Amino acid sequence: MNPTTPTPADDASQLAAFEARIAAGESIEPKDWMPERYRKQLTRMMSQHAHSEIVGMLPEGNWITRAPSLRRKLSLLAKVQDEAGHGLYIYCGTETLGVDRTELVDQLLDGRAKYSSIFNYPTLTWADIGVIGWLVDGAAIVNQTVLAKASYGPYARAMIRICKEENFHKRQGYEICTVLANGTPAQREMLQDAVNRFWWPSLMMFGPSDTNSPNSAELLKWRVKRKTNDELRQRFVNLTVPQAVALRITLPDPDLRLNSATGDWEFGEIDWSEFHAVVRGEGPCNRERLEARRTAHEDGAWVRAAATAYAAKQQGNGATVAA
Ligand code: BYC
Repeated sequence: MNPTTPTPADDASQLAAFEARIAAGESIEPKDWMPERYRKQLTRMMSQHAHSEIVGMLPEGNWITRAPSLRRKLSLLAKVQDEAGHGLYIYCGTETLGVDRTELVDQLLDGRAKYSSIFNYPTLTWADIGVIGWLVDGAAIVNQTVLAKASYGPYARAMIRICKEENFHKRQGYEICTVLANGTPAQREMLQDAVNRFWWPSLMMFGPSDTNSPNSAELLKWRVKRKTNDELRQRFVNLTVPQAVALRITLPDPDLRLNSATGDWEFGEIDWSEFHAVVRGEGPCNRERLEARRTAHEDGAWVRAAATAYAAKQQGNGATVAA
């Protein structure tokens, strides 16, 4: 037998050592041994996350030219640019697992890869930009603050930086909401309408309920996830209801009520058929989003070609100098 081929006994002992490291709270690094399932699960989750950041630029990017003031335009531009950066950190993190970014991008462009359902909804008014910052970035912070303690080092470290930036994003969104909430009746109405449209899709961002989440058990066991989808969704609702009260905005859920025994804001049933339809590609903007990404990719071909030629030239120069 080839001495480098792991035997079943080696695998079992390696797995036990790996799980002991995770139980001890150690961070797993790219060159460490890891089970193939761990690598696969992380590649799936991280690449979906990277795609979400990139596709997530589109609904807001749509409003850069229509922001109501120079200050709003600057902060929205900076936010959308940050999302591009987040996508790039996470693609880099995913590459540490041994997968090529080109392959990941191809999976997105040909429709094989998933990205967050939330970005398949349209941004119809300026209030949507405020509400996305408040609710969507707010949900992302709840989810990603926990991922900053994930067992895989490169992912956890990317999340620390991303969460710091997401906090600014949430504040710029909430500030837009406060201005609209204190504005004219038409502005308040526009804000309420945006909240009505984005509330339920924001709750769906946390994924299916725990009883219907095939990946959770494995991810929790290996401490990639530290909380379940439902636990994080509940935390988000508990944090957000008082913010809605402060805005004097109604959340579109007649079943929302405080359970004084648990301290949780209980909420109504999520429309899971809508969630699954959007994930299947049947949401209001799925086609438009993928089309925009494909066009951007084709339009950027010359940039990739130029960067590749430049890198080759630099290497050539290096070789000449070394010689
Ligand atoms: N949308 O077993 P489950 C951002 C899929 S970026 C679409 O619970 P898991 C932001 C799931 O992938 C937001 N698909 O999965 C950016 C799985 O499918 P596969 C993105 C969803 O992985 C710009 C299947 O359903 N954040 O915030 O245990 C501007 C079963 O689900 C969704 C991240 O990606 C969904 N909402 O848990 C502003 C965070 N939910 O792959 C903001 C990292 C589930 O088995 N990811 N699916 O075919 C995670 O935390 C977890 O992957 C999830 C899902 C909680 C999303």
